[in-house]
Amino acid sequence: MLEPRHDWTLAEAEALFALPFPELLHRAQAVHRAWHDPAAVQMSTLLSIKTGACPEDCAYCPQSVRFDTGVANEALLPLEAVLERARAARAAGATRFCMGAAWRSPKQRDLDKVAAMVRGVRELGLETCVTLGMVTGPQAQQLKDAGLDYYNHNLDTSEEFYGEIITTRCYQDRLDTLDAVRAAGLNVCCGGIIGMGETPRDRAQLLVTLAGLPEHPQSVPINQLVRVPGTPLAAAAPVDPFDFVRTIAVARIMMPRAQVRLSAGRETMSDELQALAFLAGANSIFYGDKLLVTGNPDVEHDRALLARLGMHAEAAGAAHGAQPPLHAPAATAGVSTAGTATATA
Ligand code: SAM
Ligand code: DTB
Ligand code: SF4
Repeated sequence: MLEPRHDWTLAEAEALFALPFPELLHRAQAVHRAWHDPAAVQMSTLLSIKTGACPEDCAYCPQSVRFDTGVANEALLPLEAVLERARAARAAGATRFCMGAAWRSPKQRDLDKVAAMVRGVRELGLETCVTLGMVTGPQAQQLKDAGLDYYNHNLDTSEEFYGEIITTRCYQDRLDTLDAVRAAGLNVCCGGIIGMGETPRDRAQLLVTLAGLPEHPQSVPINQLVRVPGTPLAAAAPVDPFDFVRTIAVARIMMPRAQVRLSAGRETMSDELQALAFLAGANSIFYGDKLLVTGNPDVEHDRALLARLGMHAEAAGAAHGAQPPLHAPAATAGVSTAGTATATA
């Protein structure tokens, strides 16, 4: 089995994007099947534990204090309210509970409260994930000690385009937090957003940066921009759905072990497009009627979709990205799994 590569070049990534769609999907499927059960989908439920009034200026975000989006600000939720939502998520079939806070970075007294939430959610038998903004090494360690499984912190786009989207922090800040999270032994959840006006090159560069991290993120959320009225990106041009699927396929090929999540944006996607994303190697979704503040398909619809496709929710704990490959790549003769991008072959 070829080990995942960390030395993907921009030219290789762009060559993958440039492949004929059927060829790209074939390669992505070969990689997917070598490392994962292609019928299994990891189900994460999101909860906004602290909503709105964020000091950052991320142009896509409905929770920035700078944009008038109509989102009601809410202080950090009490522990019991969080646990109630976690129990409901578990009862609905989620295996991971992700708690998001609209912070630039957490204050110590808030972090103590989040650590208690992590402990409580973990005791329910759910995997835990939090996304709290920038954290230091000791803060990441405190979360690890509380039993946290995943920390989400997205690079969002290429370093080159980042400054067009966010001015209140820089790309290196994001990379530093990812280092702190990794050093604490937490699983990293890190991906990006498609549809912010980035070029195809920016998309390729984002994936090169993700795949070039010292370890591939265990979870890679690929979000389609949710265009929220009041944000600077409210009128961004829609993404060609096939380009969105291509991004998932290239992420799958470049980071074979990762859970690639078909994340925000599903509410406006057809069932057929979502099925195509699964065929391209997505194997995780946000499950639950809401993301953080915007909508998501309802759980009945998602259950029905998986049933119609003969797919199933992955069992808890099965998706830590470290499981041995399921099948030998030899079963897919002629298809490079973790090897070089032979786009012209
Ligand atoms: N404040 C923390 C931070 O930014 O790291 C955590 C919460 S923030 C809402 C988490 C991620 O949600 C962002 O990094 C971004 O990738 C994603 N996100 C926010 N608004 C979005 C939107 N309108 N469409 C798609 N993804 C979005
Ligand atoms: C991620 O990559 N996507 C999620 C999660 N990580 C925290 C957030 C999506 C937010 C979509 C807009 C909203 O509801 O705020
Ligand atoms: Fe704040 Fe996170 Fe939204 Fe940026 S993405 S404005 S940091 S909540």
